[in-house]
Amino acid sequence: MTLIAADKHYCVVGLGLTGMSCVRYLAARGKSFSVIDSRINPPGLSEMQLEFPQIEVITGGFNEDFLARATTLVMSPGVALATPEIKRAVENGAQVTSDIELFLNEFSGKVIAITGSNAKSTVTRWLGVAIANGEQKALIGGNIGNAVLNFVDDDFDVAVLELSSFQLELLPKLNADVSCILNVSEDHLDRYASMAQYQQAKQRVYFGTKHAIYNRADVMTAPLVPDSVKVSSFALNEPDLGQYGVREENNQRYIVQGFSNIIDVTEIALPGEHNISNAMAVIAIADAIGNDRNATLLALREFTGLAHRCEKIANVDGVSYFNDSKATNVGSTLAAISGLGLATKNIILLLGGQGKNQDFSPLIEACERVCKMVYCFGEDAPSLNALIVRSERVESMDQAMKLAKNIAQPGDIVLLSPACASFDQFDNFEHRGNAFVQWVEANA
Ligand code: UMA
Ligand code: ADP
Repeated sequence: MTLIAADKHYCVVGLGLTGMSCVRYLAARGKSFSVIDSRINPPGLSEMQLEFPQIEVITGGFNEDFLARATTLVMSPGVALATPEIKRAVENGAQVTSDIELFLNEFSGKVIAITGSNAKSTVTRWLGVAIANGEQKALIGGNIGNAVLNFVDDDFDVAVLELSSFQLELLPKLNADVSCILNVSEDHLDRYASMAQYQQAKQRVYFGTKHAIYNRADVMTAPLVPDSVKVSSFALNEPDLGQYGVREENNQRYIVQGFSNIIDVTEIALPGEHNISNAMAVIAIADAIGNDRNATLLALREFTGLAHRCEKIANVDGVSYFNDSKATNVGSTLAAISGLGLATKNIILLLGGQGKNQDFSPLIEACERVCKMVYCFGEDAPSLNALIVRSERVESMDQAMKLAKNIAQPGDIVLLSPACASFDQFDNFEHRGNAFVQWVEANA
């Protein structure tokens, strides 16, 4: 644990959402600190200079003399510890901390930590609804877009933290009350040397936890924890006693815990098998903190999901349009096409962007099975086009949409589920998703 001591000088590394929350926190606590960002004009710069004109800030590179003045680096998740200048500063004795660690040092409520390659935001937000329906007050923060230090002075019973592998890397021991890895599939291989290294970062969510919850169908989520730690699991198959799973009775499928039925799966508002799995994670975590079961059930029935996640936005002349712009890796695109696709090959898929060194080959069979046509756009379009049989390479998403509209017949689905990051042609996944929605509104 890194304690805030009077003689320390902090350097906030990165001036995005996290960096700005750290600046405000350190300033409010009267600490000595400076700020560095390798970008020339980082997002928080003008805001910071206006609010804290006296704080020294250096941009456009990681100046090593500047870093050397710090006793503690407050790292942003977007900056890897392997960055040569950061690595050297740490070798020369600088301590490392993060917004999450500083928050946890002061937070006295229950801590729920959720990670995974996909479904983090859906499960975190869904759980938030379940808790809000009950009697506890929850902070929903972390990778979901709410930098937690902005809420450090507020009162909460529970903190539900969505944590990325980047944030987990910065936490020596999380010591959460409940920790969960939802799934692990290829992602961020532009930052990790191997899948093993990526999985190890995810496993850090279990360090020091009291209750580990994992996905039985995904061996990479299984916790390596001492026997004293309570372990629960969920998966779409029948469970052992006390565990969460799915059982069929009289042609109805139920989410169950051991032998007890919890809910008929058709009552869950969110469609798709992957969301049944997500619903079980919500139930298991909510149960672990003693949330009222009826409050959880209400959330399962009423939560209709987040924007840009397999979101049906229109049906025009019998053609449905789905925005799944948040599908930024192969695992999430597979979930979308197996959830929506029919054997009649009714999906026209829009795929592409920055592939982050992923192996795209799992898409070959799935696209062959359910896609009428695949249009590949953006930076990694050539490799996707070379792999997928019924595919065509185009420059932009707009072009892909025009072609998709031309071939779509009633009963077909035009699906943006790109399996890639958006940064080559868009600001972020929201920008890409909004562009898709606007095109449909104007042209479909
Ligand atoms: N960067 C630099 N130089 C710097 C600092 C950052 O080039 O000195 C770059 C990073 O490499 C990255 C970008 O700037 O490409 C943003 O990095 P950041 O650490 O400044 O990001 P923040 O604005 O602080 O937002 C971060 C999370 N971003 C990342 O981890 C990249 C946000 O998750 C999170 O919501 C926010 O903290 C609050 O906790 C976003 C994300 O994309 C949604 N996360 C990745 C994902 O979900 O796949 C991990
Ligand atoms: P994250 O925060 O981990 O990126 P989101 O909830 O934002 O997760 O969803 C990201 C993408 O993953 C969306 O395309 C969504 O439809 C898909 N997804 C949701 N649940 C699952 C799951 N259990 N397995 C695979 N993909 C999923």
